Amino acid sequence: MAYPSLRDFIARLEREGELKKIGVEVDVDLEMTEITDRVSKAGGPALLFQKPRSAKDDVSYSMPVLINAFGSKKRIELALEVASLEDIARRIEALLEMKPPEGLFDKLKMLPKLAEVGSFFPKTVKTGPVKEVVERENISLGRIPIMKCWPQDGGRFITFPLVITRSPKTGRRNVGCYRMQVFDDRTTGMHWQIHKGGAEHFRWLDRGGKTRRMDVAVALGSDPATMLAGILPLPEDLDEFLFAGFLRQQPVELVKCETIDLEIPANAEIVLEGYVDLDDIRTEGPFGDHTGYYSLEDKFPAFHITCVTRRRDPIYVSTIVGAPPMEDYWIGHAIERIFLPLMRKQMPEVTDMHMPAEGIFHNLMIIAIRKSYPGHARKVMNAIWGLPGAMFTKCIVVVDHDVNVHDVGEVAWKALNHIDPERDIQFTLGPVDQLEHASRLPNFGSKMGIDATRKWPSEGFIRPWPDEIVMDEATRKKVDTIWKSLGLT
Ligand SMILES: Cc1cc2nc3c(=O)[nH]c(=O)nc-3n(C[C@H](O)[C@H](O)[C@H](O)COP(=O)(O)O)c2cc1C
Ligand SMILES: [Mn+2]
Repeated sequence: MAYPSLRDFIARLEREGELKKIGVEVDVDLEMTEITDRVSKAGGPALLFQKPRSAKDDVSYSMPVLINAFGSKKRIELALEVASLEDIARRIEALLEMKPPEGLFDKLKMLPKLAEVGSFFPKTVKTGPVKEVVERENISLGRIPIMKCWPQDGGRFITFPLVITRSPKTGRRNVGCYRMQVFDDRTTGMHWQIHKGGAEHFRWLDRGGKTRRMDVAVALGSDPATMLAGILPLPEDLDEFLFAGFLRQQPVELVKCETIDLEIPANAEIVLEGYVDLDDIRTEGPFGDHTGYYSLEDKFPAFHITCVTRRRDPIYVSTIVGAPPMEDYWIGHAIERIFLPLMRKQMPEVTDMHMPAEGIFHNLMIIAIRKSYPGHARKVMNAIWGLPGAMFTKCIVVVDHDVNVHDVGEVAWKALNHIDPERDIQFTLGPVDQLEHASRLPNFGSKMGIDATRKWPSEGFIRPWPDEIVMDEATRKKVDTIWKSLGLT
């Protein structure tokens, strides 16, 4: 049974000893970050700040702040209600294996799976807890305990929103998590980066030429699978709410907005309804970002709020990003595990992959392959540079399948042994992440692939390749038997 709402997830975290409630007053400006950062770095629990405060504005907020809710392997597994992320990978694999049925028997066999998929589609319902309070007048973001995360941040930022838009071109929905800088009581920034779904919808508004405005709904806090679905780098035409239904094995229930033509999760804590306008582009940032550095000021659309709907006693969900590891590392780890089967569908030669925390997702991907033909490692690099999300990878290290990609020490040792740098490094040019600060231009730069596989004669390597040193089994067994008598441990 999927979590009906965020609070059921919070209750579960508490039962599992994964939540700490903080009853003392904590300031939303910087203080909350310093506390959460220390807890993140120590592998600590989710935090529920019950008395958020702002000394600057002299406000004590009535809403608590939930943070670090997804900040460990265990909490991600609890969020997705699985014993291991591999369970989801296996369910995806089973889905992908569905072939068109050939005979009647095959068709019958497929029915349960098809029914399963069909039952994940989002369901529109009449109303839900998110409509307990509807505010059309006196809207104020000042009542929400929105954090200023880091000293040089341009202001306060909503860091964990689910931003819902509909394509002016196709009518398809997109859901993405894009931070929102508070400009005033009813206006924020909308930081959808150039490559993301929301930005693409905004571009079609311009190309369409019919209207200058696009409706946007923002859900703050919902059941955990739905929140995570907004972050997954799904193909453009795959509805995030459908994928959320697949993850929680129960459809997401949606309700219609009050002032705009969009649907939002019925179980959300708070929803901001509003619009963006082609003629209102503002300076956004700086913001202490995923990379551990500030992303600098840039131009993004302003989001105008026309209505707020919410629960009577909403909980505000926030997150902080910064030097790794943070909560976002664990979300990235979930993405890595969930998407491996999809990657393997296109590239069966991939046996495993890993994105270490220090690589901030985009900077380093280690990928193991079962090599079958000359140049195979480079084929894999090029394929990865063509995938959604993974296209940004600044450095790809390809190793043979017998290397444990999760052991960065082993990868460094073997890869550094196996490369002739001039021969084995492949540079390419292409789109880079908008947060990338070292590239020659914003959004455009170079990437590097390292072919750290064993080199073959068919690749022009004609010297003998040495074996890895391994002690023989008989000697190991012998030493096992005398080990205790040696008095060494
Ligand atoms: C905590 C957090 C904050 C994020 N902030 C942003 C952001 O401000 N802008 C952005 O474009 N992507 C941001 N992302 C990444 C997107 O949510 C992610 O790329 C997502 O897949 C985008 O969905 P889309 O492909 O439907 O646009 C953030 C991710 C996380 C985990
Ligand atoms: Mn999308």
